[in-house]
Amino acid sequence: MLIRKPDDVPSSEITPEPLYQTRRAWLGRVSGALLAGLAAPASLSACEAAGEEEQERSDEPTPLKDVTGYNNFYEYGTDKEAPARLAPGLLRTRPWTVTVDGLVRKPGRYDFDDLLKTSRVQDRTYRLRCVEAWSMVIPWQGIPLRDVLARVEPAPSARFVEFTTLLDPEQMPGQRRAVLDWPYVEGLRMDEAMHPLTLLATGLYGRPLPAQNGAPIRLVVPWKYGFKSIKSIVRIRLTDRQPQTAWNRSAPNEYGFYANVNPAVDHPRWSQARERRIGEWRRRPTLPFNGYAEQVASLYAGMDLKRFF
Ligand SMILES: Nc1nc2c(c(=O)[nH]1)N[C@H]1C(S)=C(S)[C@@H](COP(=O)(O)O)O[C@H]1N2
Ligand SMILES: [Mo]
Repeated sequence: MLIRKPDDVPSSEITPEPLYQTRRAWLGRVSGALLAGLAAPASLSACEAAGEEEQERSDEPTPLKDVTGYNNFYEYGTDKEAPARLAPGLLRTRPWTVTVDGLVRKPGRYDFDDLLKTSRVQDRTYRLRCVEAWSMVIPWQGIPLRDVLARVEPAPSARFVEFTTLLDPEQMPGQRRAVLDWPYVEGLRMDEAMHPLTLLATGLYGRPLPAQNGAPIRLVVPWKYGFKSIKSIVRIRLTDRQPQTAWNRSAPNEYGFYANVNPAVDHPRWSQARERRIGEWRRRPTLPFNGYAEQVASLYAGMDLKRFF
């Protein structure tokens, strides 16, 4: 993200537009040939075209190997393969304690397994859209954040929720480098945190959350850029001030506090209008609020989302 200059973007992340053009040209030739009366089922070109359309709209879950093999988790390095290579051997996910405190009536330190009992674990397949213009579809399991917050009884003065990742360079060697101001911190406004879509994920694809995906517990906020979905959370703190988030602190002009997926607001160094779904060639249009506008747009009624990006 921040530290990558445009010329650092690996070619695998750039849409192979020429390939797509080639494919179209090839399809064009095939239909041309069909029109010319060559022996092939007349439906072929229609099928192919429909196939492309279908692929563009479908939200098939991203294969497990990509979900667990292509990750951003800067605590293990800035390349996408490092988390899968390093995190499983280094991150100790038991015992794991999550502190929930700040402006609450009943602050507490919860053992992860007790915290899980706060609510029924649910299945939620969500799109995840990285600020770097790639996306995935991930079948998560987890508990709504609102259930955890309800348990600690937020004070009326609580307006924001701050989340903090584990700080331990032994388990997270990337923290030895000043890539970000560690520990990783993220935040939500209270109404965003209480929204029923907002999930504390504890598993994916029906298995315990892999270390590289933020074990044992990470946030998932599907209408926001992926960096809001903080991993390996040890603290949830309610506050009356907007939290200083790690990305907001490191580059405030590039990463705002809200970070709502918005094709109309470009990152200063690249367009956010389209995205590459991992596993696909073509880029697809990015949807406002990552496709969750119906559920969440009302949270931002009257806000200038170009200013509060
Ligand atoms: N602690 C922590 N959480 C993090 C990150 C990180 O570097 N550290 N990266 C974020 C970014 S940029 C993205 S896109 C998502 C990626 O989540 P995934 O690996 O589960 O796909 O995690 C987010 N959560
Ligand atoms: Mo991201």
